[in-house]
Parts: sequence; structure tokens; C-alpha cells
Amino acid sequence: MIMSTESRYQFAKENYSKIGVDTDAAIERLGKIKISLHCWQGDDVIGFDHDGPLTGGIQTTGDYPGKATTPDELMADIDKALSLIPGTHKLSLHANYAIFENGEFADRDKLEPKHFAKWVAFAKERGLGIDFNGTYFSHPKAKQLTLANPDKEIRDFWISHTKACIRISEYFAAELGQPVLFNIWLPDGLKDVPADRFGPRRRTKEALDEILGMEYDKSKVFVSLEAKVFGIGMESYTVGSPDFSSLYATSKGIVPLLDNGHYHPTETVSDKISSFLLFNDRLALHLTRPVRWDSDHVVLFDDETREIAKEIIRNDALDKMFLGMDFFDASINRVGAWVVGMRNVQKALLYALLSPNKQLAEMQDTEQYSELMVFQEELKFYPFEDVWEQFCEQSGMIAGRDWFDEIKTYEQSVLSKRESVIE
Ligand code: RNT
Ligand code: ZN
Repeated sequence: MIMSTESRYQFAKENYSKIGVDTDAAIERLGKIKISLHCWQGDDVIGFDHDGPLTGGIQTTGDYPGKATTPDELMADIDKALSLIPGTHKLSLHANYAIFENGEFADRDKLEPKHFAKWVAFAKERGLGIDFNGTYFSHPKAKQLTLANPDKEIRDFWISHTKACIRISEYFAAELGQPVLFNIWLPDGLKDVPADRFGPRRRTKEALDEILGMEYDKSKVFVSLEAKVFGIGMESYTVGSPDFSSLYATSKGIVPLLDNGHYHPTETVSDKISSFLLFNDRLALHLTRPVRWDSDHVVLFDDETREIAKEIIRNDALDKMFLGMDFFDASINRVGAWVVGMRNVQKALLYALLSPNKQLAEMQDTEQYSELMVFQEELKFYPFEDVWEQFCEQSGMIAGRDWFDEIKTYEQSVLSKRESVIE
């Protein structure tokens, strides 16, 4: 006998209710969680303001055909991805995705809201929010050091860039009526053993202080600082290390941003979240998948992603979090990569929402460690899939892998016809 989605869901609902979990409530909560879709997966982090390669200690690998090379192409690809992702989300833009019209150009220190007007129109039409990122790489003034540069002129350039970005973030917030996360990730570092670790960090601290001294609406724009342990060509010293960035963000009352590809391989962001929540009002995440290093592979429904989701849900921290994705795989269909990553984050959150968190914590507090292990293992076999299917159906989305047929059709009819492929 083949059971309908509805009867399978009823069966799952009953099973979960026996352990005190309300599946309807979980689905409802999941439907409201916004995740920021990172625009840079669509074009290998190139953007529209320079011709040169991607620099700054990060790299994309692969040459899958059909990447977006114009704003219209990128927007069409984002639309395709969004059409296969349940819910209404946010778009994470980088400053180098400014759209210049009629031959106009503005360098990064001179960016203005009008250079993002097309993105605002795009977001408005789709009910999306926007998060923003300063771009301190792929630029002649970002050879090795930006805010840490000993040359005041270069430091000032990047200070101006950041201030311009904060003003643009205010514009996004005002236009879209939603708070904006503005993230600063600095690639500054050195390939070899430094002679002075203090100086570059002091200069960075002072530059950030100067930036944050500007007037901006702190109830609408949340500035975050992203920590990192190393970059390509910056193996020996990273100015914005985890210690520097966390201490700076926490002491200044801005938002720490944890990217789960930015730590030593046996460190986990899931273990860091609770500590940050104790000392910060807000916390931002870049969800990614590091394979042996900061490789920025597509997010999977894997142990660490689930563990991160559990920390958010069981600490009741959803309202404090900014969730964004950050990966760039150029070796596979880029639109499909977005969809898999977003859906996996949603699956991990659903998995966490379907966990009897109070009961489990009680077992820990009463030292029932064997029971706790047995129960946690058993939960892995609960009918999670049926609840996911119900969630997708309610959102008007395909639950199983058949959504990929749409990506294949899009590849045949759109991606494979792009100039970059035909040339
Ligand atoms: C780099 C950081 C940063 C970038 C994006 C493009 O290691 O993770 O967040 O990936 O800003
Ligand atoms: Zn990141």
C-alpha cells in the first residue's frame, strides 16, 4: 500500500507527539526563518566593478559552464534558485556587485545608494531583505593589507569604503523595512613570519574605531566583524584572527560573525555559539562546509550543520541570529548549489526543531548519560523526511530530488546559451 503524503505526515506527527514534539509548530516556525542567500555563488565572487581575478586569500576552483556575467543574468539565476527554496529570505550582496549604468563608474570609496537601486527594486518585488558586505579584496588597493596598511592613504580609502557601505546599508533598511547585517571581512595578513604582529592589529582597531564613530541607525544596521584563521598567501599571520575579531566585536558591542570554515579543523562553531550568546546580544553566522581547510564547499545536511542548528534552536536564539550562507563552488551547477545549500540549512533547522530539547537537557542534568545517548541515536531514525515533505508541500515546493529537473531544464534553455559558453 502506498501512503499519501498526508497520511505519512499524520503518522510522523503522532510519532513525534509521543516524545512531546509538535510537528505543526515546528513547520510553522521553520517557515518564518530567513536565511541570507549569498549572491557571490552565482559568479564565482567576481562582481561587476573590476575585470581582474578574485584575490584576497580566497579562491574558487572549477569551470562549470554558464556562470552569470551581468546583473541581469545573476538576477535571473537567483530567481531560479529562489523558486525552488521554501520560504521568503534575504539576499546577501557584496559591495563589488554595484550596478553602474550609462558608462558611469565609482570606486569603492565613492559608492552610493544609487549604485544598488536595481538590487533594491529586485528585492522589493520579491519581498526579500538585504544584507551587505564590504569588499576588501579584488582591488588594486587591496594587495595585502587594507585597514591594517601602514600607508595612511590606503587605510583612509578602506575607511571611506566602509563608511559608504554603512550608508548604503541604511538605505537598504529604509527601503525594505528590515534590519540589515553589514559584514566586514578583512583579508589582511602575511605569508611569512611577521616582524610586528601588534602594529597591523593596532592600526585595524583604530580604523574600525574611526568607522564606528560615524552616526548610523544602530537599530536598523547591524555591523559585524568576521574572524578568520588564515588565507591563501596569508598563512603565517591573519590580522583579523578569531581572538582579535571576537574581542573587538564583543568589547565594542558590534556583532561577531562566525564562519564555520574559518577555524582550525578540529574546532567547531557549534561549540562556540553558546559562549558568544552569553556575551553578545546578536550573533551572525556564515554557513559553509570546509573540506580539510576553508574550501567553501556547498553546505550539506551533515553533523556539524545539524549541531549548529541545534545550538540556535535549543538556546532559543533565533531572534538573535543572522544566518547567511557563504560558499562558492565553480565546479557544479551554481544555481543548484544555492538550492542544495539553502535547503540543507532549512533541513538542519527542522531537525533541531523536531528534537525534544528540554527532555534531553534534563537527562544531561540528572546524569542519565546512557539514556541520553540512546535517545539521541534513536532520534536519527524518526520520520523526519515526512515532516520535511509536509513543509515543502505547504510552501508549494517539491520535497524530493525532482526539483533538480528544473535546474537541468534551466541549464539547457538558459545557462548553456550564455555568451561565456558559446565563445
Ligand atoms: C572569506 C570570508 C568571506 C567571503 C565573502 C565573499 O574567507 O568567508 O565571508 O567568503 O565575503
Ligand atoms: Zn565568510
